[in-house]
Amino acid sequence: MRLEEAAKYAADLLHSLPKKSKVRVIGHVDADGIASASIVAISLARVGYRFHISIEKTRMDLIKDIEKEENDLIIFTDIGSGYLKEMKNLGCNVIVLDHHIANEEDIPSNVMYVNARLYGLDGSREACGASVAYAFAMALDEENVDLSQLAIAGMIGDKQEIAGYNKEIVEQGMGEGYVEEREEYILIGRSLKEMLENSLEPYFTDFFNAAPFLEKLGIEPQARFEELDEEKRKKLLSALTLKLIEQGCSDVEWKKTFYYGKNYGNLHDLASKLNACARLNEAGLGISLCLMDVQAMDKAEIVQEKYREEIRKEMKELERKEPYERKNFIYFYVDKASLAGVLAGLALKYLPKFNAGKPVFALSYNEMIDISARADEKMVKEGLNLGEAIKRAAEGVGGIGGGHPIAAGGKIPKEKEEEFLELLDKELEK
Ligand SMILES: [Mn+2]
Repeated sequence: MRLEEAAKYAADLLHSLPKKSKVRVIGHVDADGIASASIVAISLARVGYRFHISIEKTRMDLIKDIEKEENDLIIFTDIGSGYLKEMKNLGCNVIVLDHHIANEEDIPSNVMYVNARLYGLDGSREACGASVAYAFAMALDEENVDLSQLAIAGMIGDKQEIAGYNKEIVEQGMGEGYVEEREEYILIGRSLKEMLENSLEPYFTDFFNAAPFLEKLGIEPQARFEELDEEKRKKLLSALTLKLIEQGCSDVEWKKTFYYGKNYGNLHDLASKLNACARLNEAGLGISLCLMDVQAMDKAEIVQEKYREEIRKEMKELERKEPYERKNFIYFYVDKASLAGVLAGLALKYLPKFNAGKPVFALSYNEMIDISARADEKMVKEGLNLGEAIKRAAEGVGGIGGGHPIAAGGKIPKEKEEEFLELLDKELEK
């Protein structure tokens, strides 16, 4: 069966319910989760169903809390694969639209489980939660092709590729004029000084003030990249490439394919705003943004800037810190659990001290210890699977964990830290 056919069954299930039914939408708290929940919400509204959305973190008592509600149908998007067994207690029909790894034997009879991985797609690269939500929306009505814009924001948020089903979505969006592809330099926009000091992807170390670096190259710090002549552009890009190589990062592309949406503008920027909203407890604002609420745009811009500022501050601190090292991984501590994943990823990629050919883990002390980890593609190609390693090590000490081969997370009891780290080292040995 193809994903589109499976989505059709899910759409039929919805249509079999009366319009006054109570439909509950639960999305995951990240850009993909917000985009996918919004796709479902918009398509439900268009066929005349009322719904209630919430954006949830992966947590142990999620299903127990939803059990207390009265719903006729619950749709999980970009979340749910970890709760399949428990879903039989929900007492109503459930649709799960997801791309995370699950144990298929656990699917109860009240759950219609639509996971990209069951239909020959690589759920880490070729279809995200928003892609599966889009398949559902298209099964409801082909007019929903405009939602390809939100699906692409989800793909970008989850760092997926425009391949497999994702590619079909991009082509459908482009075919109907909702999506446009543009080759652009990543440095265009603000003054070069501001650009280099504020950039996170790539992140430049020691650029508290980037003016001397630019002046040495004979470039006016207030100039914009697009104002430079060809020779100066080349000079700047080779100097920056050299700088990044010194930082241990050799795969930066200065020119990138950007996707633009007819209704949402730069979809990379939309994904970044949704991500910031998710991380700063403003998921509702993220949903409003997807629903094209006019006031949401300005507010989301403020949230995005605040989030980026927090990351920059933490990165400056990490630049000075010495990471902890075990045989098979590097780790560090961070106060804010919401920043852990992104910091682990940026540190691995751009901070020489954190770049030892091993995955990087960020630990953050809250009620439990929150763990986030990032690897790179080379490690994954060599067989590393962070999602599985964290799942096993966390469950081994009474916690929970999971995710993707390249990015994963978990939670463990505070007193089990050392035991977890040792187990993790063994799991990563394989
Ligand atoms: Mn996702």
